[in-house]
Formats: sequence, C-alpha cells, structure tokens
Amino acid sequence: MTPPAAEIAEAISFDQNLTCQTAIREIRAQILTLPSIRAHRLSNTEFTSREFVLVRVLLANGIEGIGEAAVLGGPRWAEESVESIQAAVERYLAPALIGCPAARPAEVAARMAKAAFRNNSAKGAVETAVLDAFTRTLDVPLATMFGGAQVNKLPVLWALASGDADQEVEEARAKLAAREHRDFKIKLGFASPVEDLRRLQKLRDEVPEMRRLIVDVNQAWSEADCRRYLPALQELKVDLIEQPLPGDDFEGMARVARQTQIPLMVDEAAFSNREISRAGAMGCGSVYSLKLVKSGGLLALSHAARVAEAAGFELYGGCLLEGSIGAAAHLAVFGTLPQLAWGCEHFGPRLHVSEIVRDPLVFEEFHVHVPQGPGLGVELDEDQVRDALRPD
Ligand code: MUC
Ligand code: MG
Repeated sequence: MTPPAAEIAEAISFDQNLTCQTAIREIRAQILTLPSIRAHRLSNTEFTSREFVLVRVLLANGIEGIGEAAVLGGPRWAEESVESIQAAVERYLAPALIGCPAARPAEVAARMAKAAFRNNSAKGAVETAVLDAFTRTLDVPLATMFGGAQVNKLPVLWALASGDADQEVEEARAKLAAREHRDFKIKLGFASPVEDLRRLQKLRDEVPEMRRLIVDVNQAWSEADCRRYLPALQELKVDLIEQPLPGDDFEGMARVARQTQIPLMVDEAAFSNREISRAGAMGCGSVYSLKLVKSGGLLALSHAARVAEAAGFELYGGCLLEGSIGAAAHLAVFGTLPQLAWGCEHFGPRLHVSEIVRDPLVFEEFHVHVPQGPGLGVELDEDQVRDALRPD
C-alpha cells in the first residue's frame, strides 16, 4: 500500500529538519596526555604516558560529539603523530566538513577522503565524533548505525608489556585474582627471542591459570627467527602469534603460516580492504585484527570486518591502547558483529592512571561491557580533560 501523501511530506520534512539540525558547525582537536600505570614496551617503541587527540564536533543543534585519535609512542606504530593529527583535523578535515550534515555519514566519509590521503587515525576520530553527535541527536546508541548491538559485553584480554618477568607474573596474577582478565597478550620483540622465550616460560610456569596466550611480535622477527623459535612457542602452548614479520612481507607470512600449527594474526600488514583480501587470498594468517586506526572510520571498520570474514579470517577486536572514548567507539562496532571469535583487547582505559570520562567502562568477569547510553555512551569529565591537556 502506498503511504498517504501527508506521511511522505512529514517524512521529507523530518529528513530536512535533521539535515539542517545536524549541519557540522565546528571541529576542534586537543592534544591530551595521560600517564600510564607502568612502562609499555613494543618491539619498536616504549612509553610511560600516552598521548592522544580528543576531537570535538559541534552540530547546528548544539549537540557535541567526541572522538579519540590514537598513536603509540609518537609516529612509530603507524605514520601519524598527535601533532600531525591535530594539523590534519584543523587544517584539512574540518574545513572540508563544515556545513555537511552529520545525518549523511557517507558524505562525511567521502569529503574526508577527498580532503586528505590516509591519515586514518585523524579521520577515524572525526567520524566517531560526527556519529556520536548524530546518534545523540536521535537519542540512540551509536551501535544502531551498524544494526544494533547483539551482545552487551565482550571477552577482553590484558597485555603484559613491561618486559620485566617478575612484574609481569605479579600483574597477571592480580588480573586473574580480580577476575578481570584470564586471557593475555605478551608483547615480544624488544628483547632477543631467547630472552622473550624465557619470559614466556616463566609466565607459563608461575601462572598456570592463564587461559589463552597470544604473542605480538610487532614485525620484529625474520623468517629464520620464525623457523627457529616457533616450535618453542608451540611447546609453550601459545594460542596465536600476531604479526611476526614486517608488515609488507606477505609472502613470508604465508610461508610461516604454512610451517606452523599455531594460527597467525595479521595486524600491521593490512590496513585497507584490498590488503585484507590479498592477505586472506595468500594465506598470510587465519585471524585479522580489526582497528579503527587501520580502517580510518567506524563505517569502514564495520566494512573491514565483513571483508576479512569473506577473505577467510576469524576476527579479533584489536586496539591501539585507546582510552574510554576510543574503546567505546570500537565496542559500538564489535558488539554488532555476528562473530568475534578471539574476543577483544580494549583494556586501554585501565592502562592509564586516570580517566577523562565520568562513566568509565566496566570490566568484570573477564568481559568489558558495551556502553548502552546514547551515542558512544560515555560523557566527558571536563575537569579531567583540562588536567590532561598537554601544555603547548
Ligand atoms: C598492536 O600492535 O597490537 C595493542 C595492544 C598493545 O599492547 O599494543 C597495541 C598495538
Ligand atoms: Mg599488534
């Protein structure tokens, strides 16, 4: 039955209203820094406080949305730094978006794609803030944009990354005792493989209750290292090996994947959907780590999940150690996925000594809860934001 003309007219005027109300008025980017509870070491960087960019988008209706742009220890994990993100947002992305309705997310993404090449962390934060403001306007959770959450909590692991074996044993025991985490990711590659194996052996011996054990080599090993040390990882019952080889070595990852029974996870190797498809077709691994900073937006992150599944990967909810805002953004997408076989790693908020939101994410019984309120479901604590602003 055709809807009556009055209903059509009402729907069109609602749409026009929404388009006007959600026109983007202002976009700001602030650099914040929060100290970490301990040093966090990766193969190629190390930090004791985390810098990130808080993006705020103001709509014509006065509603503000927020997003977080993450980096790890400067422009090391990827090419963006907090300084380059602030400049990309203020000088290129913001001017391209002023006046664009948040009610048209595809146009928001298209305008950003035209204004800047890659700059994925910056774009991801701006799009998060736009969608946060838009879904707050509609008074629905941001997950609604992706079909709505199918679960209200997700299994979440904890990363051990101080590099000090005794400290890591204590930390793992404390997480298990608090029933917050029972799955762990151990960062390798900043020490020699032999020293890393010693750390792992100690953890296996002294914390036998650890359940799943993932190691992330962050591209530090060669194929020869893999041939030599993967049998030892297998003996230690490692469940998953993340990105052992350099990101551009697709052939090497495929050879290593064929040589070991431990599944490999593709991380730094694949940012774009083409890279994901190619990595899948070449057999570079069997698990894909989803990350906002790789996809460059939440719409693209949700799309990447489907591309990765179609390419034969199981999914893992990756992070770049985001705090509560970035974690809530990821969870809004992850909670809508039919399958997230390997759970997620959004423990980042707990790595900071303080918070910038009034309602921190809830970690209990080895899960993180997906926030339920409108938009991202987290509210800024402006006093804490002021305290965290990096001095110019
Ligand atoms: C990465 O390479 O996975 C995520 C957790 C962590 O400890 O480091 C990051 C980045
Ligand atoms: Mg990784």
